Amino acid sequence: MAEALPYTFGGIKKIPLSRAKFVILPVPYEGTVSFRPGTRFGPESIIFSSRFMELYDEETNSEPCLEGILTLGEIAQEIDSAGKMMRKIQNTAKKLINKNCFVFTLGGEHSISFPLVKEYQKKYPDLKILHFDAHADLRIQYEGSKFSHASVMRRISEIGCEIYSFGIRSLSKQEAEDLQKLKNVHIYFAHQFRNQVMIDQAQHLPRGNYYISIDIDCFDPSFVPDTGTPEPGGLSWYEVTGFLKNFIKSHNVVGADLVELAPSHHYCASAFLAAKLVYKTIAYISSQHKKSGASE
Ligand SMILES: [Mn+2]
Repeated sequence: MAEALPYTFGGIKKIPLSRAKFVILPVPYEGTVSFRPGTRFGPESIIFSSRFMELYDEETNSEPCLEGILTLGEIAQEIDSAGKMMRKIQNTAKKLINKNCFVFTLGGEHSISFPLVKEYQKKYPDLKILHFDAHADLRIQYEGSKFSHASVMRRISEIGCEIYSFGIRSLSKQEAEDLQKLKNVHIYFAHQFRNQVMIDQAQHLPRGNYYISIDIDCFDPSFVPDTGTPEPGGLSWYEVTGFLKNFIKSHNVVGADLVELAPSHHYCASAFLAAKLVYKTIAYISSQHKKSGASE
């Protein structure tokens, strides 16, 4: 009988943390979701689907699984306090970032990006954010919580990061008004930036160290129906991966997350897309590392 595939991202064999370049950090946190719940099952369903992916990447002609990918245990949910959960995530991130790991976090709801960005900013004071989402997430607070998924980019803007948001097609009038004052938030609306226009924009973003935050609802619901708040008019697989490929060629990416997948039990295309997007991003980054290493 064939050996059972480990229950890890990609079914990749465990390695010691000291050898890990990329760590997959599952954070099944769901504290403030507003519409359809289920993001707490996101990490588990991404990891389950990822075990059925091909580990060879035809586009980069590489096997990112050989670069040192370690799946960590999940950060358990603190149900009584969002603030406590945020601190727990930040403490875990601190240990991993200090070990020079690229932390790829699987959500869970979008609020988890804030503590991760906060910790990355300590190491990279010029840290900028590349943000894919249907929503601007700029509310001062939402349903009484400043740690709401709908406020995450507002919190990140307050700590001074430049934010570049793509795929946006849903925000409140108040957010649109506030946007005029938020000089460090740059929104590229979905209706303005489609296809090649969006992909080409990747090269024009300022250089520097970037954290990538991908809300899975940036995709059109025809690609990803399994998310809490699906919005029509979204991005396609080749728009997002084309953008990322172009972007990673010319920018230094130091950390990432993928959030807001709310998997359904009868349909696996969304989770499979999410798994493949994580792996694809790692493939682009590790082949870029190899290229820049070779040219130095
Ligand atoms: Mn969203």
